[in-house]
Amino acid sequence: MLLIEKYLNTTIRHHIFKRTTRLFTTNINNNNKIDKINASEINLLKEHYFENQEPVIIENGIQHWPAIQKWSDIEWMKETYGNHIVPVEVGKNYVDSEQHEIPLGAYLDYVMKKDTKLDHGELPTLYLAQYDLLNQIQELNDDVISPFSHQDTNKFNIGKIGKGDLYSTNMWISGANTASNTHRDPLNNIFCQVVGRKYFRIFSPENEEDMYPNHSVFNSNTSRVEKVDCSQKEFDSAGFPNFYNVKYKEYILQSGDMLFLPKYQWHYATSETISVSVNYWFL
Ligand SMILES: O=C(O)CCC(=O)C(=O)O
Repeated sequence: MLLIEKYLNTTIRHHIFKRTTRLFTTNINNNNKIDKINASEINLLKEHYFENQEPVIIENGIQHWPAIQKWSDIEWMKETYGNHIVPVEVGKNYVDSEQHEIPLGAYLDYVMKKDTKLDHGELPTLYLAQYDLLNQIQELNDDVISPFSHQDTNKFNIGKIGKGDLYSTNMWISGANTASNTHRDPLNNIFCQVVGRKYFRIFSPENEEDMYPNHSVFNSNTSRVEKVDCSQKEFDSAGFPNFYNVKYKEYILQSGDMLFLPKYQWHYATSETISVSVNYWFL
């Protein structure tokens, strides 16, 4: 905590995503579950889900990554790579959110504390989000096997999909109960859950009109609805009456799972535990 406080007094940079801390529930309604396939059915990802732009979970799709075992030891990660300086988002939402550069070790200390009952809600909301740590730390890159790699013939491999343009690879490291706000991205996403559990809610494209995007051009990819699990009355008084009926699918990714999230679909994610993920954006 002391280290975090020390390093929070550094340069402010532009943030990309809104986020907030919200109380999450693990109650998943079976009727709402995102479809699930296993790695041997990978052809369905291309032939059905990508073609129809429908989300799908590939259960255990990255179970063969060395990262699954190695990164689960956060203390080891801290000891080994703790001196690297990384950008961390600080703040509950985009209005307060700032980006600070701190040592990875200080951030991982925070993450471990956030995961215990030692955090009585006093800790600020920090998030190492959407950052290409794999490019910064080559050894970490060696622990993952890109699902787009053509060398990975024996294991799960997507190979060429869509236009075959991989736009970026990012890491997401968060403490328990860290959430992204509801937003959408212009790229297809393969989201890989390496450590811990992460809840995803993906809103139906047919309710596009009822997502209440921000008015400013810069934030128009982010919804103004921050509290999503409300009664009709609460949505009415918050000025988002139609949100109550918006359809969605949901799932809790476990370590080893992979999610295909089609471009432009509104969604948010919440870490249920310490969480480390890698995602690939592509067209
Ligand atoms: O994991 C998160 O917090 C958000 C991930 C996300 O929104 C994305 O990959 O598009």
